[in-house]
Amino acid sequence: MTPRVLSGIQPSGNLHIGNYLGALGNWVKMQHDYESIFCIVDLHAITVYQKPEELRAKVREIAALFLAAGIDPQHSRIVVQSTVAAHSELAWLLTCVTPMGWLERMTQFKAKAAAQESVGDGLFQYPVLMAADILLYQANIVPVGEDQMQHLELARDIAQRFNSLYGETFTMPATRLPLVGARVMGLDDPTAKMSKSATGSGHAVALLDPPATIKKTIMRATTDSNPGVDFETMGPGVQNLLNIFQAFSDWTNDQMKAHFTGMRYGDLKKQVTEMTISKLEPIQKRYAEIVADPGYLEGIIRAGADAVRPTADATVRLVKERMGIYTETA
Ligand code: AQP
Repeated sequence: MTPRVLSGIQPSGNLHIGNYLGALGNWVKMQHDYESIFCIVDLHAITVYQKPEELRAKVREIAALFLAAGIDPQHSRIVVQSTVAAHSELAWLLTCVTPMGWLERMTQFKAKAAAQESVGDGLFQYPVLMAADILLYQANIVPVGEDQMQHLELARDIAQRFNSLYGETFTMPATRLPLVGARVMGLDDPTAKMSKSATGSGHAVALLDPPATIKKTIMRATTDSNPGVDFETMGPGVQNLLNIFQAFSDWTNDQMKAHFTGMRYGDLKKQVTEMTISKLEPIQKRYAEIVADPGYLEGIIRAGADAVRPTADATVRLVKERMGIYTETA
């Protein structure tokens, strides 16, 4: 049987090159080796307040970006999480087998909660919903950036606990980290991960940023006081710029060293800018074509949900049976 891959992105802001190099770009490369499901996880996005009209628009924008980046709708399923009710249903069933202590250890919860005035319970339960997304489809492989590793471990723990309480039910999902680009850092602060919800210009390059904005953001990126690139002593800002270049170019470490050693930071930034623009321009062009035909996009979203719903419903039915929840017999 072809292994199944599942991953997702929250429509919680503008997709950036971290999302592309850590997730979307890798999905495109690996999709045909698997049965692939890529989700736009709007139920996750609302764990932090989203303006309703912006959220609605972002879901479509991200679906169009998936296609523009190269997700093949003839092969892979693009699923808007909220259109398949089984995600929410399984999340509740799994909540009931998840110890609170496990959730209290999640570093992303601690970081996001610290940034909120009032913390919703949804933010706390976020990793259980993510476990439900994965286990619902009995996914074998989950490609994510480094920041999501802890959540994935938790999904495995939840699956294991359920299996030992109620009998073998869930497939154990494996993580797949990209070799380069697993963690793209903020261009304004290379000690913090590039994030959709971070505010302020200079932090991220969005996939739909025009070339002039990309140039401005990268040319202003934080570096260090060395006179040029030194692979032994470079600080996190320079490392981040090189990491972005390498992830876009697929160059080897030897190629990177031979080309960049001793290069002045102004020239390094110019090259990272040119590389980034050259990779984003074709995506932006395809994006413009896709959004010009809203009916096409709606059709892809509907077809994605229709295709995965039978699997999702079957898993929920099995889980309910195992737990002794009422299920119709006739
Ligand atoms: N900076 C990053 N570098 C590499 N990969 C990243 N990902 C996110 N940021 C980086 C990967 O993108 C996928 C989708 O992420 P998400 O939307 O589920 O949420 P996130 O990880 O919380 O991403 P953001 O951009 O930081 O969003 P907000 O600000 O809304 O929380 C995941 O595979 C993630 O690893």
